[in-house]
Amino acid sequence: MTGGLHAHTELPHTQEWELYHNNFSLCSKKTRVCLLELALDFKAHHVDLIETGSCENISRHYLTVYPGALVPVLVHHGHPVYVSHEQLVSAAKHADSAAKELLPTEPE
Ligand SMILES: N[C@@H](CCC(=O)N[C@@H](CS)C(=O)NCC(=O)O)C(=O)O
Repeated sequence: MTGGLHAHTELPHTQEWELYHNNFSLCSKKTRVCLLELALDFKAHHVDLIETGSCENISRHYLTVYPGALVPVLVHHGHPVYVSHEQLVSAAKHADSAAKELLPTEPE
């Protein structure tokens, strides 16, 4: 699966922003911190990985969220954004102008 917004994929959702994440995953933490810094409210869905033995990330349900079976997945209005770095960029684009200062203007 390619990173970034998958605008043609529709997932069930009840909030503008929803995040499928795991407490021990550093990539998930990166996106959680970003959403909090940008003051974007989100609904969290915890996904167990191997640490509990349940491996929810390879469940039939989760594979509909992300066939790549990884966390985090950020969902905006039902459309998934894959890969944490792409999620930061996507979230920053929707934040208010003060929060946008978190996003560098120069790539380097
Ligand atoms: N490049 C991806 C990496 C995602 C990734 O590797 N996630 C790990 C947790 S940090 C995962 O879901 N692992 C599940 C597994 O290996 O079973 C990103 O930044 O989102």
